[in-house]
Amino acid sequence: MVFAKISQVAHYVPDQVVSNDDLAEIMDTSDEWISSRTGILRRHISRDETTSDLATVVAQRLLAKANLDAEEIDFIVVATITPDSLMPSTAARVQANIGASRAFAFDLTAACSGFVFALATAEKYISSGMYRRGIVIGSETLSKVLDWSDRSTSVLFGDGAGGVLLEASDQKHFLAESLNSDGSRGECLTYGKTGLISPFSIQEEPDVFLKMDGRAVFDFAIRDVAKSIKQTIEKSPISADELDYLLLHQANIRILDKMARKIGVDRDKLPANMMKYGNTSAASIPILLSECVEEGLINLDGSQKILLSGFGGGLTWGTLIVTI
Ligand code: 4VN
Repeated sequence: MVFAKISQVAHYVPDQVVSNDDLAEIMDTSDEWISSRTGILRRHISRDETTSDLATVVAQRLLAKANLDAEEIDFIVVATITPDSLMPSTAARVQANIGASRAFAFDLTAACSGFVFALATAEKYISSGMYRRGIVIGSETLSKVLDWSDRSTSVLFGDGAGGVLLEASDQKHFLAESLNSDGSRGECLTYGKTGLISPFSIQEEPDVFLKMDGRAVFDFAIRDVAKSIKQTIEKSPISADELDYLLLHQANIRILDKMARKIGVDRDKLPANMMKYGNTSAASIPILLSECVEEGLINLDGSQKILLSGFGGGLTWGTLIVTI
């Protein structure tokens, strides 16, 4: 039997930091409003780097940490809703940039659950025995699709990328998985509607901007996602007490407070970094994972149990429990 194992983690964010006060200079908002309702204090916003540029740095860092050549990579999956282009995919651009000539590469679209869905997909490639080594990245430049005249959404998001190297192992590391979608509630979080513009169609305008019914998404997270996380722990071989950390999508600090209580775990087991980065959609979980390793909370020695949970647009939600 062959299993998949997360062997390295890395992240990268653009240099430019935009504080809540910076936002208050260009729109009717305040540091007090943003920080008290979301926990967000600042975010990194790209000046000139694209989603594939951020993802390329992450891929290069993963290779350097693992002391691998790019040709040793079998596949690259980039979870993103803000690709440089739909064709070529962001992953194909990363493949070219790092020279991973043997790899197949594609993007996966599942919004804020993207990284968890991509990691679950990649785990199957490796545990099938077909492939031995892959890179899974969440990378986003949400700043390019925000409606900067809408203060209710534009203050919530930021740019960044994080990822993992996934390799074959003779021991089981992926302990439980739950992936879910409810397309019937998809309209509460939308963006990138293509429209109907052919001379042979009814005319429907494209809509590039991100729109969110905050209340509906917030309630979804508290109710459906918390319940699903609880069920995933219950069906896993371990108890909630045995989890070292729960790395949840970094959308809002109040969600984490409520989730910890609902799941029945110590609030200290839910690290947060949306203070520094805002909501980076598919990138939020791998950035958080990489920072936890940098800070020594997670040490990649195979002794810890962590839960990863993404939730958002689609609607989608997904949870993985892994030994790391
Ligand atoms: C998951 C969640 C959110 C989200 C939803 C609502 C929200 C984030 C609404 C109320 C507002 C403060 C901000 Cl829970 C977004 C995603 C998408 O990644 C996923 N913030 N808020 C207020 O007035 O208090």
